[in-house]
Amino acid sequence: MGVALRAGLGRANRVNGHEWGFAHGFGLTVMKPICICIRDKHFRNPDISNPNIMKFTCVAALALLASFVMSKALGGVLVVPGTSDIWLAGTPDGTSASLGDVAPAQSPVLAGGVVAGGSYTFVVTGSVNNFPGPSGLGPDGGQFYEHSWGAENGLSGLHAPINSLVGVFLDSSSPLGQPVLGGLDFASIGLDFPSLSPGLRQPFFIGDGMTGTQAVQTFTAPSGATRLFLGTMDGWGWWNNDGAFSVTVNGPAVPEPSAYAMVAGLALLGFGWHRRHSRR
Ligand SMILES: [Ca+2]
Ligand SMILES: [Ca+2]
Repeated sequence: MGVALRAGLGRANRVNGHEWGFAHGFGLTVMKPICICIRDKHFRNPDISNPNIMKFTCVAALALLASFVMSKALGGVLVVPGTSDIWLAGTPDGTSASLGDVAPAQSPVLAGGVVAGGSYTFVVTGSVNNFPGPSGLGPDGGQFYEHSWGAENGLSGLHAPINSLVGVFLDSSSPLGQPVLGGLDFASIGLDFPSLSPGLRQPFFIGDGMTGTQAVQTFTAPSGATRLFLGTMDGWGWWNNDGAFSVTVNGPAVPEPSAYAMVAGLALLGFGWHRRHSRR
């Protein structure tokens, strides 16, 4: 269904029979498919003075807005520097990790708010190196490596290809002092899993987000997860790493406060319009 939301000022109007505007509010453009689905003569010939039309339009706006904000790329295209140490995820400034790394200088990248139980996919390009200079490796990385400190700062250890893209799901609290799960070993799991369900505070391999046969892999956020962090794989000392990944994360996003405000505004507009016209 082709749907476009646009902000607009001006009075309620109609364009080509498919567009309704809210006075001094938000406009909703609904393409032909929804009009074909709704076998209502009013919808084929919209009449904004009809309360049923406006009620339906408001409900549709809310539903479409919900779908709009609940599935999108988190944070656009993210740059994940090679210096991003996942064992500093969610820790306060000044926290140290992995022999020489300190937050926030070597902190991983916060991809954005996530929904527990939501499935996420990744589009990844670029290359990093665990020391200065190019590695020539892609996002799937090279030989298997171990985080030398194992579990650290409340985050599990990890056995994964060096210079690969890795991630970790956290709740809204610092991982420091939290219970630690066993580390994931991707030499055993393999790199071509169709889907993965890592635990909270349990770093995991992402690589290029695809299997060796180019099938897209899905990653499910665990119960309690509210945040996703992205970093790179090294054994120790991310501070001297080179390069960067460009990452797009697709999946259900936690609506921004502005989205809630938009929904509330639409609901108030619809309610006010309905009361005004129901008194006629
Ligand atoms: Ca290094
Ligand atoms: Ca891969």
